[in-house]
Amino acid sequence: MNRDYDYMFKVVLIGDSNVGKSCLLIRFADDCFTENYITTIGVDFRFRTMTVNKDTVKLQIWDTAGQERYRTITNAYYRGSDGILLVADATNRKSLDNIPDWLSEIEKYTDDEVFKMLIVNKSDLEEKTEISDDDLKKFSKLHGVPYMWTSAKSGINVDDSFLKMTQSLISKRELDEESGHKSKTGKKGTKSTLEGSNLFRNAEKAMNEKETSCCNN
Ligand SMILES: Nc1nc2c(ncn2[C@@H]2O[C@H](COP(=O)(O)OP(=O)(O)OP(=O)(O)O)[C@@H](O)[C@H]2O)c(=O)[nH]1
Ligand SMILES: [Mg+2]
Repeated sequence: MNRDYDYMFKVVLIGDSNVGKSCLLIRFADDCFTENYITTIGVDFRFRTMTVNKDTVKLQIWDTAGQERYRTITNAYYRGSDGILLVADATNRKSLDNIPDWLSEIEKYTDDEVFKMLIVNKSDLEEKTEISDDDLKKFSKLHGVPYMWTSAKSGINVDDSFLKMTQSLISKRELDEESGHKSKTGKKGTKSTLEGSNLFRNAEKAMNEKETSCCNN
């Protein structure tokens, strides 16, 4: 069957309410930002297609509500995910302290192999930050989860975070194929290695070349 992509991955954004999950998604999908805070009710999703090392990668990104009352709806969406971005707010220490609870939720509802990355958002609000890079290094080591600082407002590191995750997902899928696991997408059996830097540069170039649009609010 002909597909318009080489890889497709399901990615889920989770974390406390108000940390900026929806803003990250909108920044990544539409390259825009709004200060108007509209809490997510249940879930929302977007697609974005990008080129990574000549492969077309389609990401289906689910944005979940952080509010506790929606937990029974949102955790159903973790199932079958390839990658999960755990989002904390740099200006709210509690949102980082709650990440272990989110990790437990992931353990309950996904298989062991889901890729996880911690995103510490609102890095533009430096004067208000309650989280240091040392805190994150310790956290990352303790929980075995890589981290990135981002700002959905300025856009810094947003594309890079999704790219890094996508590279890891491609790498993992290729390893699975080599070891005989069946690919979820029926991806052609290429065997490129993920010796990152070249791939990352190509991916960055592709991102820079993409058309951008902005919501005017
Ligand atoms: N300064 C700054 N503000 C941000 C950033 N990202 C989000 N915000 C603001 O933080 C608030 C919450 O953002 P949302 O994206 O709606 O938060 P959420 O995590 O989706 O929240 P729930 O849907 O309730 O789970 C909004 O007022 C945003 O404008 C950022 O990078 N920098
Ligand atoms: Mg939201």
